Amino acid sequence: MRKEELNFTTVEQLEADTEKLRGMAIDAGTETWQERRDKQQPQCKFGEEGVCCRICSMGPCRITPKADRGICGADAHTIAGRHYLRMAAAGSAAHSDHAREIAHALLKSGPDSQFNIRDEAKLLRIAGEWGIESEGRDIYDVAHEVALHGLNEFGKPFGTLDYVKRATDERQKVWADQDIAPRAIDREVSTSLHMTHMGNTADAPTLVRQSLRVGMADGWGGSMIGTDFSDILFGTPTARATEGNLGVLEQEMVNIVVHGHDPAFSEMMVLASELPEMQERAKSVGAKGINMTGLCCTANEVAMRHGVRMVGNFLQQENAVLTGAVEMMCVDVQCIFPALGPLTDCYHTIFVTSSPVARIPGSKYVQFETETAFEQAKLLVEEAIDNYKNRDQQKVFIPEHKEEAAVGYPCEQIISELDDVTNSHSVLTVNGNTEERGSYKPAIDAIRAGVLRGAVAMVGCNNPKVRPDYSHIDIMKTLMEHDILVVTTGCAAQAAAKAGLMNKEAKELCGDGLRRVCTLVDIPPILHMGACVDISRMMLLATGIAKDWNVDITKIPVVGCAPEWMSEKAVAIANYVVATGLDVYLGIKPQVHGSEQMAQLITEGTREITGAGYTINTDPEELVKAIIEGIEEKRKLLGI
Ligand code: BF8
Ligand code: SF4
Repeated sequence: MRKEELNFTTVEQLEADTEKLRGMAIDAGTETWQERRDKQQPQCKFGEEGVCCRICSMGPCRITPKADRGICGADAHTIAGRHYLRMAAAGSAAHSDHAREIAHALLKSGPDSQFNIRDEAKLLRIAGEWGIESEGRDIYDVAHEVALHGLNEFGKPFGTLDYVKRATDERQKVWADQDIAPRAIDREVSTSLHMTHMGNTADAPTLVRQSLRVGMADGWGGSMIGTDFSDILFGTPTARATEGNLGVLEQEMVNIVVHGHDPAFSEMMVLASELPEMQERAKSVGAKGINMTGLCCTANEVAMRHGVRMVGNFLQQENAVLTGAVEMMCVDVQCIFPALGPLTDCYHTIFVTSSPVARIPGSKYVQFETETAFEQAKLLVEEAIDNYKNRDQQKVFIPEHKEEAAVGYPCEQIISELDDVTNSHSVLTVNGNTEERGSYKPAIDAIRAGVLRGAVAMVGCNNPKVRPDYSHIDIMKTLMEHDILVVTTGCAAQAAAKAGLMNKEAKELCGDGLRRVCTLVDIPPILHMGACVDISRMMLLATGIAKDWNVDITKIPVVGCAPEWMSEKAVAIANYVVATGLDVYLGIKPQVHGSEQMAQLITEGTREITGAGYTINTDPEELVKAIIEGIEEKRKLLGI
């Protein structure tokens, strides 16, 4: 297809659909995030700049021209630094607690359990990595020992995390020399809370250093365990076709949305919905079948493993309900608007919460248990089907826009795609360098030859502080034009899917080099690597490239970008990406700018510790320009 013939959904079309749904919300006597955002204006400047402290009950204290210290004497740098570290710690806790749940599911796996081993090879590989004997043993015995070993990483009293050994030798040395190698996951979170307790660390550089460390407890700990154990239990994702955006909801089917992050629950929902008896039941109530869909990171998880279609990302969660066509929305943990409670009261949608970690007023609470997960899921699917008759057709509006997306590119899939072209990949290089199977060498050759200029990991959320999805889509398109490959996760991935950028035809929007690579390897220009916990996959991808290239990871032309981030998890992620040696480009300001010292530390100060830092710019055009310049600078330093 030619470029002119591509007719992908535009941001303006996405916005028009959102506007129409918002109007329907107002007509129904309710509200959406747009109204609540407007009512919050102007947002508190002290909070925005990170100089409001309520860590003890002598406060709240805030830094103003007449008060340069809180009652205890904490200054702007201390207050902003403590707040920043607390965000990183909370983010690390969230990802890691999710991983802990998956580890418990692995511990309970068995041939007769609700949870089975789907990727035995990965289990055995990790067992080997951790020195766990597998020869001649029952696979579930091995799985349980691996699960226990993983759980021990959360609280082991001595040493650093085992996954640190996966990093390059150079990184391991930096982390050891700088004393930022992560110890037990819970310890780093706990120590961070201790350090920021009233009367403890007041030194901003020390707070930033601990932010890196607690971030790594996530990226090289909790998130990595979450990803690996999910792959073992539910299968390592492989490339598959799906679709994205609200248009995946079906007028004549029972629509169920799974939303959140923990795949243990959503997997069971997907499997239950596929049972023939459920499909029959759906037909018996006059529907054509069951349409299982996903939102936020849960969507990424089930799309990559089952091809389940993706309704949308973070700021679209209310929109899904507003279509009036969702019989049930089932959530687990993280990024769930409490607004869904009152909103679903106005619609027939049954809002189900399932985790003691995320109980929300206005929801039906079904505590998900590993022993009974599948039975619980079946009951919920039945309830959703029976709710179809309650749909008020007057209230239904399903926007038509949706786009095809090729998803499911974890490191294993990327290597296998590269292997497929190993014998014919002269198009990837200018000089036909030799390449090796099972490595990133073909991609490295393409980068060295300049066919690809580099790669960007696009990650993160939506945030009403910028035009939702616009920054993601605009930046990705510009990178594509400049022959920069994009790997993506989380809500950034969904933005790409909604705009058609994961359609293989989107290669027509690329520069010549990237287009040739996409054609030869048969991949879309934006590679979907999963949910936000899967940014750990990106760390392994960058590590693999650095190892296969034999250069320091700080030198490879690969960077991270979170143009619309909002969550504390994003702060943890940004810290471990920087600790890993990759520059991070942010489109939203961290709330520290009331302290010049903190602003300097996160952009420049970390470069002296890890060789990487943030570049912050709220203008997406300027941000992408900085990314391209950063990548070209790295190329120049490498002499390529
Ligand atoms: O973990 S990108 S809004 S859904 S925090 Fe949340 Fe942000 Fe989306 Fe997934 Ni990640
Ligand atoms: Fe105020 Fe210090 Fe207490 Fe913070 S810790 S609220 S600055 S007295």
